[in-house]
Amino acid sequence: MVSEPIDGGSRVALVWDDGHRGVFPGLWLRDNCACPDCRHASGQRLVQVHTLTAAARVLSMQASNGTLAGEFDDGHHGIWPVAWLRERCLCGEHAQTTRRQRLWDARIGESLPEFGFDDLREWLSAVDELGFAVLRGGPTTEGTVLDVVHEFGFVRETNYGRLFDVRSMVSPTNLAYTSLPLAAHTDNPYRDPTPTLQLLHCISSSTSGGDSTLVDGFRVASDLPSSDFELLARHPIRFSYADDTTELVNTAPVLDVDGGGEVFAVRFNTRSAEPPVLPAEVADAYYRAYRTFAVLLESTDYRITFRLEPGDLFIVDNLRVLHGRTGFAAAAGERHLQGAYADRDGLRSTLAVLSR
Ligand code: NM2
Ligand code: OGA
Ligand code: ZN
Ligand code: ZN
Repeated sequence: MVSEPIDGGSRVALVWDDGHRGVFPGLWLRDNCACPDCRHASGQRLVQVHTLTAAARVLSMQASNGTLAGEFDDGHHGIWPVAWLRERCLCGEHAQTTRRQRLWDARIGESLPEFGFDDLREWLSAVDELGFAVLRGGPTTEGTVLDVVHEFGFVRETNYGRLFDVRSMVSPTNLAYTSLPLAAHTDNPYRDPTPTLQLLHCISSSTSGGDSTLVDGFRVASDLPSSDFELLARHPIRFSYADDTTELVNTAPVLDVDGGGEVFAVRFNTRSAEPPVLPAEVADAYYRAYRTFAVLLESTDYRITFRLEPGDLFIVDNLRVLHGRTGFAAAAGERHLQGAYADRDGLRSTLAVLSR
């Protein structure tokens, strides 16, 4: 490697042996020094950025035996593994994002990502990539859904409890607790933060109907006309839920988009979306875009339908994959699901540890 301080030492040009080139600010190198004074053995940073001078000039720099070493004008001697720098090269080719997404449409129904309950690493990986997984042939014991969460992370307790029973009830507080069909939706958009994972486990199902539906919200969003995408991303709406003991409200766009224009969260739930309060000049166009998104979410080009048998479970990324169900005949037979919320960070952590 060739290393050369440039611009009076405020930046350093690095050229790797294969010709790859990157330019690193002196302040970047000083703050990301790997010496034992700057990095604790745990891997956490010791150096405090507020103690560094803005100039952070590099006086000299040289690489040998896979390590770059340099001296700064504050007297500090810094070291950096060359391979470590390469992985973080500031050439513009290395993305900050850690997303591992594979978008899908209805054709995924031809070979569902189905797993046994014991295939932990495999189904965690499917949830990470596809935003869902179906687990087949598990126990029909109540509370199983909590055991499944504990395989990878922590239950997200809410006003619905640590787990909630989904069955048709008299005087339901939520349409989920009826036998009505539920169009594709994400759960709890009225919550801040919105739970990022939902699990539903089938305890019993002897009714006709009550089939499960799933659709990749990121896929559908990416196929929206760009003017519709912009409207749904730009104008937040309110979502709310209220019963005798709870009153929740959250304001968020249907499509949450990052600085690069990529959607990272979908919130869509017709039961809990409040009438959108929009500037008059966009209200009509917004509502048309909202409707278009809803139509695509229900389209059999995108949506899959399958049946949960007793002992089966599905897990969805609740900010990406929308779920729903067909209506069922409540009078004939029984249908009982148990659900729980959890979060993606725990899932990804467990997946990373299992993949070491
Ligand atoms: N339940 C099943 O987010 C929602 O309101 C969907 C959630 C009641 C916990 C239903
Ligand atoms: C829910 C839900 C689907 C079902 O409880 O959030 O969407 O199959 N249920 O009952
Ligand atoms: Zn150091
Ligand atoms: Zn739901």
